[in-house]
Amino acid sequence: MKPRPVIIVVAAMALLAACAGPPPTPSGAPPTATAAPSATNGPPTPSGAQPTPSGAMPTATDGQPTPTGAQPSPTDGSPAPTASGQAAPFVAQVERVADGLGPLTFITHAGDGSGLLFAVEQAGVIRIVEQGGAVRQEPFLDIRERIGSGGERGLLGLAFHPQYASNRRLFVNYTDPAGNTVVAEYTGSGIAADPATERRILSFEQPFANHNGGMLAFGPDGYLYISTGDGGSGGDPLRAGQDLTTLLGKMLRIDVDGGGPYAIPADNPFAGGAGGARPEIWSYGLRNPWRVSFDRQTGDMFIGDVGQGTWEEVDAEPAGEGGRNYGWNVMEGPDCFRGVPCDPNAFTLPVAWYSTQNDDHCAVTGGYVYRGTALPGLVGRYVFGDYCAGAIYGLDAATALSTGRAEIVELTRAGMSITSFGEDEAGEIYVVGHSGRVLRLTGR
Ligand SMILES: [Ca+2]
Ligand SMILES: [Ca+2]
Repeated sequence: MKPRPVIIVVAAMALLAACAGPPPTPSGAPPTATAAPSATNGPPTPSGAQPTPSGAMPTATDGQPTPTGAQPSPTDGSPAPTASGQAAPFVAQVERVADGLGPLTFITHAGDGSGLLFAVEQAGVIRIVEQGGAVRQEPFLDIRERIGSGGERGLLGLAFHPQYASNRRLFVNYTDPAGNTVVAEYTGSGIAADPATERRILSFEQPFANHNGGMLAFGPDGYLYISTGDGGSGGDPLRAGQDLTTLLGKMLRIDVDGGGPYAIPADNPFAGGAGGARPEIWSYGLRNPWRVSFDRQTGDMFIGDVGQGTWEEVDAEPAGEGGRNYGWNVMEGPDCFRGVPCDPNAFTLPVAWYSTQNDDHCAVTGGYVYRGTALPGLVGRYVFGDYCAGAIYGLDAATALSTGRAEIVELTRAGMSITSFGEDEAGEIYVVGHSGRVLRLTGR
């Protein structure tokens, strides 16, 4: 777990340079595959535990040239302007908080002043981690019998209602035994949630095993945001990302306080349903937005959207600006996908991206804009990572929002695969993985 502080200098590159040559070999899933349970198309990977799933790697070294000229660095995206005033080198390290849990997909807090962390095991158990790192023996919630787990399936998301302290409502996103997505509500207490309280909010079919999205997060507007993924296989064969009549490949936004089981916020961009558009859609053109968060200070949204075989990307959305098209599957990162000519101006491009062509990188794991106190130099940086490499990166959130680009800087390495980041109530950042370990980001 020794940190490797490396400052990545971002290489300038032709921004909208043409298109990738031959179809990039997708992460584990050939474009023509009809059902590819690719292990590397999004973080929740193999049932087992280990960081780098053998045999299913992201083809990092298969000789596929990078579209805009091969760069040696894993972070050759983002022709970033030098972040004004924010460019000071900064490194962090990780410390172990807890160990011995099952393969983890997420960690969060309840916002109820308890100071507890809630660690999500992919198999379907939520465990309470106390401030000192002790893991309570009794699970907070155990719904393993309702869940189909393995690969990119399982218990994938958890969000406590903003008024959880008074209403005790919490929401989960899981894959059912048939492989379909379920968003459900439970009623909790300080120490447990009863599986019998389940109330289904939303469910939809998943055509393939992978790309199930899975994030749940309440925005500053009090609405519940749900990331869905394009449904799976490789290359988005259903073209779900650009299809407004499907919930797949989207960011959804619903009101769980105003309807049964939910209402459509009046200012959702497709609230009227014109042309058959699903009114739940907030933004679209996403491939597998596995981890998504809101800056707790500004309300801006950051999305880590897992790429196909070439680029991993981070998207930044100013608070309240829905209706955006993030490009998939017309574009992958900054390039037209598979070399098919396209008009990049029609889409919202990522604020940062990095290649998976050169080393052990395979899939972006989105994180959080740091607003804690333990690392003053990190305040205002969006912290994210790469699932396979275990690398932890930062970029300046304000620069990303104001200029549309931000430089990626490596902060440290987790020493394990990174399935997710999470925040505690104070805004400190945690890292979890299939190793069943909980780490905390600290200074040096
Ligand atoms: Ca799927
Ligand atoms: Ca995109």
